[in-house]
Amino acid sequence: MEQTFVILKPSTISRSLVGDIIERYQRKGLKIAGVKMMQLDEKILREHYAHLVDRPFFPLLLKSMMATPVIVMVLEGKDAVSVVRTMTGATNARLAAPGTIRGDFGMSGQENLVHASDSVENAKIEVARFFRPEEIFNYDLITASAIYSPDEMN
Ligand code: IDP
Ligand code: MG
Repeated sequence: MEQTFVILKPSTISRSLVGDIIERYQRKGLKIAGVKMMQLDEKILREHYAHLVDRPFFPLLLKSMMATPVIVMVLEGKDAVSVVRTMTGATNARLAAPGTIRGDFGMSGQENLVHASDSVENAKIEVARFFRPEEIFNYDLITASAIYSPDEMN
C-alpha cells in the first residue's frame, strides 16, 4: 500500500489539536505506519522546503516550523498521497474548503497545521528524510476488510 508523509506542525501542537487531527486520519481508514515527536532544525527544513528558500517569507516559515517540536507521521493506505492531500486542503487555510483540516481548523497561510507530501515521489523522499527504516512498522489493520474491497487491497 502507498505511504505518505505528514507533519503536525507547531500550530497543531500549540493549539492542542493533535488528537483531533490524528483522529481524522484514523477515521478515514488510513493506517499509522510510523509516528514520533521531533524538534526540527534549520538544516532539515532547508532540505524539506528547498522549493521555498528564496521566498521572502522563508525566514518566518523557518521560525514557525521550529517554534515547538512537531509530530511526524507515515500514513499508509490506497492512494494515500492524494487522499491525504485532499484531506489537507489549500495552502492558505482561509481559502481551504470546509471539511479539510486547514479549512476546518485554520486561519493562516503559514500557520496551516499540517504538511502532507504532494506526490508519490516526494513522499518516498520525505519518509526517508525523517524516518529510519526501523521506525516504520509493517502490520495489518484487522479492520482492513471493512475499509477496502478485496480488489483494492494491494
Ligand atoms: P503546501 O504546504 O500546501 O504543500 P507549499 O507551497 O509547499 O504548500 O508551502 C509550504 C509551506 O510554506 C506552507 O504549508 C506554508 O506553511 C508556507 N507558505 C507557503 N506559501 C506561503 C506564503 O505565501 N506565505 C506564508 N507562508 C507560506
Ligand atoms: Mg508543499
